[in-house]
Amino acid sequence: MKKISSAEITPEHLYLSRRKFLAGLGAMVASTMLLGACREEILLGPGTAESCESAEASRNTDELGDELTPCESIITYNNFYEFTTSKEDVAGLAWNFKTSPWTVQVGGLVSKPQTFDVDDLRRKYPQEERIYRLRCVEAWSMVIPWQGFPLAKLLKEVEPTSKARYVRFETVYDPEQMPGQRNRVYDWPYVEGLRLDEAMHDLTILATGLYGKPLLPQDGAPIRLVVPWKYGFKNIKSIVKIDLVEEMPVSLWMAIAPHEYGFYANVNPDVRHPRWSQSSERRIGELRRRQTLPFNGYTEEVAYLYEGMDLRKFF
Ligand SMILES: Nc1nc2c(c(=O)[nH]1)N[C@H]1C(S)=C(S)[C@@H](COP(=O)(O)O)O[C@H]1N2
Ligand SMILES: [Mo]
Repeated sequence: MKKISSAEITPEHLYLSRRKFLAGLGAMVASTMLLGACREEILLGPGTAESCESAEASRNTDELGDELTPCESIITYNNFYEFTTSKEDVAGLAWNFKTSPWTVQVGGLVSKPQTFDVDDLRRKYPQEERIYRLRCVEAWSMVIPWQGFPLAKLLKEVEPTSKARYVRFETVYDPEQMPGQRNRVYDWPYVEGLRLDEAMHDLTILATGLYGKPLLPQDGAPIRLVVPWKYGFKNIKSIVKIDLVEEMPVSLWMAIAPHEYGFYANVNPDVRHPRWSQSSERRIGELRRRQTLPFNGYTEEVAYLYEGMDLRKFF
């Protein structure tokens, strides 16, 4: 068989330009990789890339068989408006955030108000692994292996009085360290709330780590709330204050857009956000969208909390 040189089937000038094109492509790929490497240091902050190296979880899936979201995605795709509204840039702005020493003041309608050092809390309560789905109200989701302890343990310790009906949480206010807090559009500090029985539910935890490592600032270090059957915004980060109260707390999102973000914010595929459907979601790392589950898949555990309530009205 006659050998056909590529020059024969491709006119000379095109052949050359194709080679130039490929060379150019190589350079482009190389520079993208370089940019990638720089991005790790400049945009993510020193050491962030390595922090997933010894990521540990006891299983690869949650109880529904959904795969865990890679550690790298969890620490580089964040909502944390105190730093920036741009998810990919939170890590790079937050890596230097000072999370020690850190205390959480617990008070309000309790018999034994106390201020806890986070390191003491970690020692006092065994850190359990909880693999939970996190469903953001923006319709993306992840599966995260948290370390933490039930919020109920902390609440029992301070002894809520019979008047206490809700729990109010507050994030640290520190505009020097948190550039997003200089944006006055939002009513800082970030506030969230739960009904007392929701707060006492065993699924509700205070998380101090993920993938077997202490939380990084972008994920709410040193301590944040995780309530897996509610939209992500209820999972308030970097908590400094917890108060037992009588009246339903007004969250930051309720204050800014009450018709879009309710107090309950239970994941509900049947109640659309005024600006988009909540019936499906994009699981980070997957190509096809998946159906959103009522209560984010935790119906059996939590539906009793809302018996007799109109979940369209109380969204
Ligand atoms: N203080 C504070 N907590 C916050 C937020 C925030 O902007 N500030 N964003 C919330 C939203 S919208 C989501 S989806 C989750 C995201 O948590 P993650 O970045 O650890 O995945 O944090 C929630 N907690
Ligand atoms: Mo969110």
